[in-house]
Amino acid sequence: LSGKLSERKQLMIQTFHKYSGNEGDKYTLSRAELKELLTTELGTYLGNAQDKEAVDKVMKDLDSNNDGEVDFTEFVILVGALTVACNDFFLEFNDKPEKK
Ligand SMILES: [Ca+2]
Ligand SMILES: [Ca+2]
Repeated sequence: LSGKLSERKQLMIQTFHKYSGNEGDKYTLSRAELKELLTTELGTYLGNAQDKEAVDKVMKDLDSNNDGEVDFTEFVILVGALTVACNDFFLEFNDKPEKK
């Protein structure tokens, strides 16, 4: 079980960095990067993430230090909340084939 958890953690880090490196600070998600992460990775779970207000709300909820960017610590809170809300999230996420 601990092996699984560590895989999930790896996956979270990979996902975060896939988007956080797109613009500005490599280690934080801007609003645009967060939106892309939400719509691409979590579109089915957050059906209305394309809605600008929904992204703003998630951003505001996550950005606990109000610097306008979501860092990894803040991102972990989102993932934790989603894991509680939706148990199958990571199972499905893990099964997603790599497309590279
Ligand atoms: Ca960034
Ligand atoms: Ca922040």
